[in-house]
Amino acid sequence: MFESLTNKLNGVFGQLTNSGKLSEKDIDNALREVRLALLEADVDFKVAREFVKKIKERANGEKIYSSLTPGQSVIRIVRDELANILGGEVVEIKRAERPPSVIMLVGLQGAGKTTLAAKLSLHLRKKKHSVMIAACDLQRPAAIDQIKQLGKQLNLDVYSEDPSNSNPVTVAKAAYKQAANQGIHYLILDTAGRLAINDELMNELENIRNATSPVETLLVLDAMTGQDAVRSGSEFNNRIGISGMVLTKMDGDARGGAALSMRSTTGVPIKFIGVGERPDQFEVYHPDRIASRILGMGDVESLIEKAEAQFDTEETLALEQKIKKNQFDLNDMLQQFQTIKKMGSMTDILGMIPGMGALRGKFNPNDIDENQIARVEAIIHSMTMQERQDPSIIDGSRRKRIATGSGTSPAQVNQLLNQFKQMQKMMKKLAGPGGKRALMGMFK
Ligand SMILES: Nc1nc2c(ncn2[C@@H]2O[C@H](COP(=O)(O)OP(=O)(O)O)[C@@H](O)[C@H]2O)c(=O)[nH]1
Ligand SMILES: [Mg+2]
Repeated sequence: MFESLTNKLNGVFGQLTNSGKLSEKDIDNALREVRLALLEADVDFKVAREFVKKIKERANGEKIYSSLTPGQSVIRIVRDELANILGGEVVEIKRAERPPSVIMLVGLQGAGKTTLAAKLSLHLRKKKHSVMIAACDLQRPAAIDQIKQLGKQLNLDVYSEDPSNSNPVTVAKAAYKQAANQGIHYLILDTAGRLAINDELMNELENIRNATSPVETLLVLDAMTGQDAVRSGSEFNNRIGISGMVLTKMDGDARGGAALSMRSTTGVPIKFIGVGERPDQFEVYHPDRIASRILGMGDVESLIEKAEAQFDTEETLALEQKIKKNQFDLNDMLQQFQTIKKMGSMTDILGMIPGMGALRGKFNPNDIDENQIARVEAIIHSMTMQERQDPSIIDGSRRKRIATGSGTSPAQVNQLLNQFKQMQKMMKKLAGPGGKRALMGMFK
């Protein structure tokens, strides 16, 4: 996400912070480069121009030229202003007075609506809401199967009808009725897209909207389509009225500039972003955090939440019990490593750690990560159950046997055992009040 923009900005800021005192001209030059980097990342030119102008005004107003660390001050101003154009505050999903609250998903074909329906369901379910999805896409024969399958996989409640004798409005109404009868909190309408905006699509969406009065109409946009997404955003908004946007495929090689322009050009808040095909690859949109990430300053908050989301399972409860009883063993360590793997690509995780953003381009952390995890797995698998539960019995000869069995060296086995001891300590802290901080320690 935003990798090339981040790299460029880091280059500009590197020069700023290296030079100590700064003249107005230095800053002008830097800002020109910032503007070019934004344009290259597909940010709307008016937005980029306005952005640079604001920074310049603030730099003048705050008299940063005479401050001790002018470079730092400029970066701080850039960060604030970036968060501003990205949208300022986090905007939550609204609720209707009476359940179900209807969330209608609209957007072009392939934007990611159906995927989002599943992602959003999981998100709401995590917040202890009941959710139903209505399969209102009767355009493509495979659409109903797609959502039904997702539903089965994730144990989601999906309402659908036989497309040969139904229509989207009928489905939406019937689903609404059923959800209301069952007291379900949220009803997500997965509607059909088209290859391009046309009257047929808009009429269909208007009819569904009129039949169900959604509290939220979320426009799903493929971030990879850049300025096209910006244009279709305005059209959808004029015709149906949208309450929020979701940018999908932010994980891709997207120049991502669309995200930076969307908010200012449509005036509609971005509520979520999609960062992968999997149903858990989804984030609440936090403008300030995205701003930090773009600037390569890391996003510790998102990292912690991501970790918590993964640890927030029954496994964690079982683990907590074990930790309390001092029973955390190598089997658990193996499981933890696998959990970290599940958190997503190490590249993404690195990008969220302050100061690590710049490292991303320099090596491929995925390789390192996978080798390391594979080694841990091999070593632990070569141990007997007794050794896994009580590693203190592993003496020289056992160590040799384990190393041979796993194709590693006794030194590597030792390294793992030391890591285990550290992790054991960390896990103890994790269960206590300083849990979050301890968790962060695992990534250092
Ligand atoms: N990489 C990536 N792919 C996504 C994301 N969201 C959706 N997709 C993929 O985009 C394609 C179209 O998604 P779908 O939900 O069927 O789009 P719809 O036509 O709007 O319902 C599918 O292959 C999805 O797996 C995302 O956030 N990242
Ligand atoms: Mg779909």
